[in-house]
Amino acid sequence: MEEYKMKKTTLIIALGILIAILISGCTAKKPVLYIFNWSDYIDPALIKEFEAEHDCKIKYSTFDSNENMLTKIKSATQSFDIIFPSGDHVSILRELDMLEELDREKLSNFDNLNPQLLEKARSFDPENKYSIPYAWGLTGLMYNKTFVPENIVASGGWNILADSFFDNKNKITMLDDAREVIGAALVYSGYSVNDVSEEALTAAHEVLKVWDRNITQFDSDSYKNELQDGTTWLAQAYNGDALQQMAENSDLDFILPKEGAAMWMDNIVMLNSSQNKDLAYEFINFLLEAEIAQRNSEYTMYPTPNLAAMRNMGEAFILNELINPSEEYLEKCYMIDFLGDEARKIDSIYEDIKMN
Ligand code: SPD
Repeated sequence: MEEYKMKKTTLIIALGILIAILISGCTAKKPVLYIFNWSDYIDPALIKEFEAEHDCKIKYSTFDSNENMLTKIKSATQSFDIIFPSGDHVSILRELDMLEELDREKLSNFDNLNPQLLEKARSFDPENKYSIPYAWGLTGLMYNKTFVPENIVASGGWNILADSFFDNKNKITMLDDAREVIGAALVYSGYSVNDVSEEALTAAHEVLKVWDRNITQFDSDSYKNELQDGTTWLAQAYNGDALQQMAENSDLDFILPKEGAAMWMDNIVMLNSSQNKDLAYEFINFLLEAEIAQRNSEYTMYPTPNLAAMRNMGEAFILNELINPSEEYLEKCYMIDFLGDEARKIDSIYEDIKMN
């Protein structure tokens, strides 16, 4: 009897070990794709679908500013296959020689992209060789109507940030993004977001000193929750992020300031250090499929440069002026360009404002 029990126990242990080996063997074999994207910038269902279709694992991490993304990917310990930088940062990454030149032959869905937006992308990637446009958007002001009365936002301009209504309330935030913060002050002062002349930057600096009276923090993510619970009443915000929150809470609203706004395009790039380039190409092609791009755009509330997808988009999306502003409004918007060393002038004003 004792001998039988021992044999049974040994058999159970052996079976357990065998199952563990089989399980770890299966998961170890799955290829892994490391992706680094802005927060709230992809429909999570698409990640699951791609994993199932390609029998792989996606390790997905997020960032909330180009600067944080850059710091992380430069650290030797962190390695990613695909990242989503804004246009000016595509140029920066290219100068750092970190980008893989993309093989068009492997991008079967490339032709779905809007030629006009590819043309715009040439300002930061002259031959569309290293980056694929992913989404574009505009930056404006988001607020909670419960706390901010209609007459305070009625002017519809950037200078709402200076309204004495907010004095001593500690309820305003701006993005943690030098180009966006200085860009807003430049546009309000009548300049382009790319104007680094002394005259333009001095004007923007003076405006920012006034706005800064009531700014509690420069942060690109927490405002989304803080506007819901009243910790923040007014925040500089990306349009799609604002629209995602507004869909959940009717107290929230967003304006594109009457003077104009910063415009940006975020892009898909592959790092040349990628360990899994074939799978990375599969993922890019997947995102470029018309149906996938459409679903993603409807989820994130940002317009997609995928023309085939935009053609199928519903009226509610196409006619929403906060997503697709009129040509007249777009004429007052400026794409954030790569400025090379000149960007330091903007960074130093931003640091000054944050420190004082
Ligand atoms: N949650 C997605 C936010 C996308 C922001 N795009 C970049 C803007 C760069 N100024």
